Amino acid sequence: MEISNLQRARYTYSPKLPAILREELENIALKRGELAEAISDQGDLKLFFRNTYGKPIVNFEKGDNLHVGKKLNVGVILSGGQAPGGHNVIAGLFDGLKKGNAESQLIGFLGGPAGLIENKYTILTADTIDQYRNTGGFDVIGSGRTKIETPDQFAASLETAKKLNLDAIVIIGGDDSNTNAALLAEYFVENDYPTQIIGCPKTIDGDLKNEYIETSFGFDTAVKTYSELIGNIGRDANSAKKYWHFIKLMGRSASHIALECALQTQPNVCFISEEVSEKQISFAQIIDIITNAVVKRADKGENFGVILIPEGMIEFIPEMKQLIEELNDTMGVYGREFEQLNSFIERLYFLDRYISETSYTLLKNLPSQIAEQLLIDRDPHGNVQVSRIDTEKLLIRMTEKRLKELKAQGVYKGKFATFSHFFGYEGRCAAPSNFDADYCYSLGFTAFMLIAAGLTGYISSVRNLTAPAEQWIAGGIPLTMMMNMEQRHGIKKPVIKKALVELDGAPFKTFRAKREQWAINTCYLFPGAIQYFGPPEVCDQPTKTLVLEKTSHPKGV
Ligand code: FBP
Repeated sequence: MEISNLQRARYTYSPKLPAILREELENIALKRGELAEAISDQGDLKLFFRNTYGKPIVNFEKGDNLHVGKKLNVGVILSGGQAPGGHNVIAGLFDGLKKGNAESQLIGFLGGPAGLIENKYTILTADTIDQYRNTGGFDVIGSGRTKIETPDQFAASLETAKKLNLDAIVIIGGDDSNTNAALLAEYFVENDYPTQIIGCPKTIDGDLKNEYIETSFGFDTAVKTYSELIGNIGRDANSAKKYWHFIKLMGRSASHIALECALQTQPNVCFISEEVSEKQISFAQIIDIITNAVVKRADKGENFGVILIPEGMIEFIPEMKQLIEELNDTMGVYGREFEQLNSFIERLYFLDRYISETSYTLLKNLPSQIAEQLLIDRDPHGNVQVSRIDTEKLLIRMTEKRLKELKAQGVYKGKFATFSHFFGYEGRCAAPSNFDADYCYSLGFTAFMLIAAGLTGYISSVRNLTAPAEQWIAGGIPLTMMMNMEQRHGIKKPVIKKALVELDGAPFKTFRAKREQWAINTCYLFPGAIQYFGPPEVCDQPTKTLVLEKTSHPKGV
């Protein structure tokens, strides 16, 4: 296999581990701490997780450990969207297992949770692992978005565990996948089968975190990759002085990515979905925010700029939220009839009968491409696929329209030429930064230690992440601790609560204090490419979000 020079050099990178995990395994003891309570709905959750609720938070400390030498059979699953560092979680888990007992075996389930259900797997050998150390991507075993939900799927997972004689399964995933891990752990105990389940916190979106999970892995590398690109665009804009760039950023409903990129690059405008939702900011107000910056900058002769838009913002704009909800409800009832209609116009007339006048007027006035995305691009449940809507293009059209009016009124005299971008896939498989390479390897190694300690229903936790790696703390928390009850398709279900941007948190407040200045003036920062080799102040810095959160809440977010 041909590989790049950087990849070859990264193979030799030795991830930094917390000091405790560098000890001989026999000297790493499990310390049980306080009993963990869920964030809310404790009563309901106790009933759902009769066997796995209310376990203690655990840490690894110096002491005797008599359980680490056992031969183990462990399965591993990569679940959901790719995030830089997944291969290092697997490498850390593999190295821990082999250090414990050279005969232990790591089984990689292929294509996500479906691999477990369908018993499709590969045995991971040292040769394979060595080809993926410190690399991006999930391609070593692939990922998938299948959820283990139905009784048949749970039973099939148990069947696979029995066939392969699995001591444990590690599920590397986001909030949904770790919810699945918690349910699977409970199911195995309930069915009296000893396979342990351990989760690992993954997602570039950064929305799986709490006091003990300070960040999800992949966020660091993804935001640094996007910030490099945004910085480059800012510099180009400031050189050519003729384009406004509208950049949509991944992150689903959470705006952590957009916020961190704003802190790293200082664009003219950045929207935060959580603020749009909280303050019920309308389309008209959003366009006012943009045109205000465009007009004021044009007055200074600066007909260029950079605007960041979180992927999920569209569904938080009140009138759009209402339209999407009404469309989803209508499709739920009349989906079949709607599908029979061939043209866009026929579909529009059909909806006139079922959605409110306000929503219908909004739909009619949207640029046709966007309206079509709303009506045609639907998921298997008939719901609008919000992430596929070109919000960045929609905002460009609406801004152009408003600027025309302002020009007619003599308020605006500038030029408005634009480009739209969508950054998401560019960062999900980037080579992990040193931070993610170290963090992920530590998470994987810690997962092994949790397995060796006989725990189930836990998520690997490595914290104190703004300190040098040797001072990181390794341990685990019960998955149920991150859960609450939420309505899903009309039924109350236990789920891990998404951690959205907190408007009273230090990262947002820092951004809010500076954004007015950034809107009018050119304050761009150019973070440049991720550096893998060089001084720690260039190569090993965590995100601004993490630093600000840790400084304001030394105990965690
Ligand atoms: P996870 O939550 O599974 O980590 O995925 C994150 C993400 O990258 C989101 O930011 C994005 O909305 C989504 O995945 C896109 O995934 P897909 O390509 O499967 O639609």
